[in-house]
Amino acid sequence: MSTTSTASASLRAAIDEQLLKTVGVSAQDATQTDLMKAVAQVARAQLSQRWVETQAHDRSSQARRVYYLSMEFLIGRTMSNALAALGITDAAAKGVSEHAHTLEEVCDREPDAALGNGGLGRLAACFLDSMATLDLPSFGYGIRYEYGMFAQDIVRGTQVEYPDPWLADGTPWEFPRADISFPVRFGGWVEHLGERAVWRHSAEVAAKAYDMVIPGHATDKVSTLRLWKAVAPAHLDLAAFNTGDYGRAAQVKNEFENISWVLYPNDSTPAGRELRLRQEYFFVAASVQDILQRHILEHGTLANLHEKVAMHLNDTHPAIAVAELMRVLCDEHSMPWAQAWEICKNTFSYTNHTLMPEALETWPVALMQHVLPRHLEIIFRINAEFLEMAAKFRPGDNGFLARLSLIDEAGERRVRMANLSIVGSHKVNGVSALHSDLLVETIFADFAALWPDRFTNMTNGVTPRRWLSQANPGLASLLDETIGSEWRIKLDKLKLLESKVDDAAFRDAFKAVKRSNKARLAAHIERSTGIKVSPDSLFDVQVKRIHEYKRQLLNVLHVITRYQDILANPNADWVPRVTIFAGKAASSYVAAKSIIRLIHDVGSVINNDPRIGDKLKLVFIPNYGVSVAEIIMPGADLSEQISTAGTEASGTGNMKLALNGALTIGTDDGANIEIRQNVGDDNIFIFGLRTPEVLALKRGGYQPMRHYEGNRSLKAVLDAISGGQFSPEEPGRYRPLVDALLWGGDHYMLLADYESYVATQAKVDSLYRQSDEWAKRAIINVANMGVFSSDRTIAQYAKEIWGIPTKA
Ligand code: B1H
Repeated sequence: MSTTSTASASLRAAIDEQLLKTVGVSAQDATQTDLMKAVAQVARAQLSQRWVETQAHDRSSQARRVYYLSMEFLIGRTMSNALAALGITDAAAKGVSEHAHTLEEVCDREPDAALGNGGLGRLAACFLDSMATLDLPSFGYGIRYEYGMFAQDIVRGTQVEYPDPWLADGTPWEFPRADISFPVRFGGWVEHLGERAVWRHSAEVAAKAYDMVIPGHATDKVSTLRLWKAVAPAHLDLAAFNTGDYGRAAQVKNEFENISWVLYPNDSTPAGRELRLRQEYFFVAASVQDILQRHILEHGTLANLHEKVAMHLNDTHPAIAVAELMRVLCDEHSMPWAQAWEICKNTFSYTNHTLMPEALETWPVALMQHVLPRHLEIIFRINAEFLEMAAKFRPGDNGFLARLSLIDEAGERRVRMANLSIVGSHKVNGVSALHSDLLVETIFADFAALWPDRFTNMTNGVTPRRWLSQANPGLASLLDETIGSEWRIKLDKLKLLESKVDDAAFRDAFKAVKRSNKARLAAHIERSTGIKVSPDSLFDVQVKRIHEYKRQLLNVLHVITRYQDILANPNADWVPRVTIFAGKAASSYVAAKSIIRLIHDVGSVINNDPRIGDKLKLVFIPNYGVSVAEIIMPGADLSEQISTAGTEASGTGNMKLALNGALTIGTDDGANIEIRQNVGDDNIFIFGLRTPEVLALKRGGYQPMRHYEGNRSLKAVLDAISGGQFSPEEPGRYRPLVDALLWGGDHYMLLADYESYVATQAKVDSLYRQSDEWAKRAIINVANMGVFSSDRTIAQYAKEIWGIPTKA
């Protein structure tokens, strides 16, 4: 027997053994889900071996580690990634084929770990993959939500949310650490005994550790995502149970354990609820205790903490860590304040992910006083010393000080978490070149005046393992044949494809891959919506959270324009197109939900109009998430990245789509700009106002009505929507959406960009008609995406912010 067939024979035996021992079924009776669990156990065993070795290595080398603190990790499924990292994908496929199943079917049985909202959470998951792959000594820290991002169903065109009990049947990928538990305290008051502050808390909950394995690729390194679960203290249980009042006992238990129950589903706008503040402090307090305990074990002192520990704040959600570290160092370890503050600043770094003012987190002082009284005192002291320093920089400028202050004094006093993060960190970064520039020019301009060197840029990236190798096996094997397989860990190798652009045989192979990915996507569309679409159409894709600034509505305006134009010129040479949307709306976001409904209403009219046929289809794929994205990205021809210039911090879907050979139609916003710079102006469709023009128009008094009056097709589209053409049973249904454009100021300037958007869509059609030209440009896009690997991003963070050497 060859070595590979011995490997697959032994893997098959291991799967059968796990079916029997862990799952408890005979090999003959095993369902797909049983097989999924058994294969996962086999992979888990191999990963834990590597894992303990990684831990031992990092411990003995006394490595400096990075701790990535994030409220969200949008992991998706683990199985395919784990098998690929272990190099046992083929063996596992053979193993399950004995049971008459495909590996794909088996992997599909795993629920997504959807512990995040969107881009920010998925970025954290890509970063974990890259940190492990680069052998970076690292931990992710977050919350083990019992319920992740809600599941979306569409009922008569409207979004309905269902809970996501992803842990209901357990997950094979976590390791409960029964022995790792830390107390987290809340409430009460503070006593000052001379120099010493003592926090007399009024409540305490236990944080229990659950570890998820994060395998690296082309390395034996496995890193850790440690998630905390809230558990009511045992004595509390006992007391209530002893009195026999079980109802009360359950209620008290819930009051503690609800902390880790559910992810807040608000992408980009903070929830501002007390439970959210408790969540933030809960996971930060547990993580800081764990980190300090490990540090003391390895180094015996906290005086060198900043030399061995880098803690990264993924947005302001974990920003309370700044006050918590100060509290622990000063109150619990009696470190002098000044020394603790130096350590603190050198330990923390902070990433900002959005410029939108309404998205900046602030907490009412009164609420913080109630939940975290000692932390509030610490924040006041940090603020007093900071403002004293700042006052010397610009004496007498009270406006400057008021803007810098950690406390917003206008109206109800509030703690500004971004300001706390900046003051408590040695580095602050944005997530694309434009976003980082705008940070220092706008919302953080005063801080940048004070500390210009603190601000920097780290353009986002995505992991090529999941977003190319795993999601697009067809393209991956074409790449392997053409340029070798190293691109998986050195994505710059894609550049070698440029020499293949004029190779007709390669182009045909490339087109064939796209075509089969579109057939797979079409099958998913039919399964999930009942709508049949032709893979010969142009697949035009906008997938992301539904948000006004992302302008899905502008896309709909174009679809309706096209519909009306087709009706007016039925015999013109139309490029058949399928416009595809997917994405969730925050449950309380009325306008976003109305946009979802409009997409469905417009879709029913167009898709059922016999005059249209395959010339135009409009579909909305329900329940967008990581696993659905893995089907959509490879099947897209056109990537819609059409946010108002200056509003999308970076975007990462734009990178995933281009990496899979879609051409971008987009504004000069976020990372689109860097995609343009890398692929070249001729290989991307950029339209619309640029950021300075947006700002100038806002200042000069923008008049959306002028565009309505001045553009006949725009007028016809808006009239059709507001006149009830797509909602005849309720003609006024979309009046509020249209009124917000015409009378409400059109905050995101859809009407200003409409004409250039529609004209650019016509250019898209012309290019698509020349299928060879289109393929050339798609190949050039893929070839130039190397820089958007999250390996590049993480290597840059490690070098410039965390001060940790990597092998990259
Ligand atoms: C991004 C968020 C976000 N920016 C608050 N901000 C949240 C803010 O639950 N909350 O309170 C949740 C998420 N998410 C996104 O981050 C940006 O909009 C994208 O442009 C960017 O690509 C992504 C990753 O940097």
